[in-house]
Amino acid sequence: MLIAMTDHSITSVPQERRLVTEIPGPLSLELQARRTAAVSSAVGGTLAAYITAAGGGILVDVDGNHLIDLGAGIAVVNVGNSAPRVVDAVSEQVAAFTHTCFMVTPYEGYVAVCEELNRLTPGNYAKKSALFNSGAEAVENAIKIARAHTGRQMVVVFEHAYHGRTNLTMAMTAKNMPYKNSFGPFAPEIYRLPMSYPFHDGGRKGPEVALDVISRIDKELGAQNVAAIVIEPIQGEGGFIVPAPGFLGALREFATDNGIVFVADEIQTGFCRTGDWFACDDEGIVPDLMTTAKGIAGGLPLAAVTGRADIMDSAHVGGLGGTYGGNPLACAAALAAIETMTELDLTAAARRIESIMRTRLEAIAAATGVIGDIRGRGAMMAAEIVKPNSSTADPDLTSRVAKACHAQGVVVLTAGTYGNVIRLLPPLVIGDDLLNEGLDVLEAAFIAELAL
Ligand code: PLZ
Repeated sequence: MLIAMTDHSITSVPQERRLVTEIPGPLSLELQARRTAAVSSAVGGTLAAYITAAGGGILVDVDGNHLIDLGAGIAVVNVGNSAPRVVDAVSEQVAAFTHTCFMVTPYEGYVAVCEELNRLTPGNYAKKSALFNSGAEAVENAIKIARAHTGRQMVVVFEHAYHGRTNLTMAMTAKNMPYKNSFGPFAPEIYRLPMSYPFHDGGRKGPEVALDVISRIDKELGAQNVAAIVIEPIQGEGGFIVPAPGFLGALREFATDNGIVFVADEIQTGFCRTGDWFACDDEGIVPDLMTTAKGIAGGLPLAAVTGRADIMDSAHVGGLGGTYGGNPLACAAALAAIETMTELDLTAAARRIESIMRTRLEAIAAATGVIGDIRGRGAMMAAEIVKPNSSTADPDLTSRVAKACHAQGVVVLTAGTYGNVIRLLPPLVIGDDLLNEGLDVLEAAFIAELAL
């Protein structure tokens, strides 16, 4: 039976938290033992509750526990798990054909996804897209395209950035542990410059920090050698760092003036997550290229590079591709996910979620004195956790609070260079009551861990 959850979505999974065992329960622990024996220990893990079903804001585990999902598989299931339209579209596609390789014999779904991306992304110029499997692969391809277009090699990235785990994107990612340690040598010609981080740079104005970056590019690199500036408009893994207003715009302008390709990495921020289709929309930033993935296809693996047609066409014919990029199942899912986002007005949902999360986080901050900064946009909000009334990171308390939430059946994620950020990324179809219940658990976890 289908249960109408809110006006926004339909799922057969009851939308309530229900704990019937400890978490993880006995059946999850059995699976965890098999995992320990069979899966490389290098693959990380957050919460060993093994999932059998999910929908709306709920994950159901093998022991029958119903967990509240405030992570959305790291900002992927924006439309919810097994969103009805996605299920229908993928089922139809899997019965029709599963794979041809778009480079061998093409199909409409790939073209239609590119049309949608060209339509939805910012910029009134002629656009084209190319499809890939993962965010990291999209970022790699954006660099290939920018280098082919400019004939230059240098790539500018930022402190706290995350762009992936492949060789090139490891070099672009800022944080050593766990992403890079012992995995070098890294790709050359990647240059890391300061990020506007209002909580830690004394609230310096965006254009002022951008001037530092620009001066470093001029003095240390030479703008004429730079192929691309790559930036997350709100940093994801870095801890939802929102640059001060004007930072992105000043860099965008500098890139234009110097023939540098400005690449917005919207892999975590895209597809209604921040209350707009893309985070760039908030300040009216128009990138030359945008990388997308995660939320694009309701949980199926798909990623894209979209941007100015002349730039997208600058690599030689055959220069871009891959066996599975734009797989027919992922394309069917993406078209259905985009329809769902439009039909359910998920940008508005993200804004409503922001107002709930912001109010609740502010109350926790006032009650505890250990939340130094509340930031983010839309359904992408974070709390930076500090020693009482200071700006000194408290990663230990952060991980204890996250674990306490997990034990109570609420999936929250941590982030940040200093490991002291709790980030909230619910599916955009979560109901208000469920979201509030998740935040009740978060609040109680703070109070218990601080023994207030
Ligand atoms: N760019 C902005 O957020 C992926 C990483 C999870 P892939 N972030 C989640 C982990 O620990 O591996 C991400 C991102 C931004 C690029 C990527 C990379 O996307 O699909 O994981 O390759």
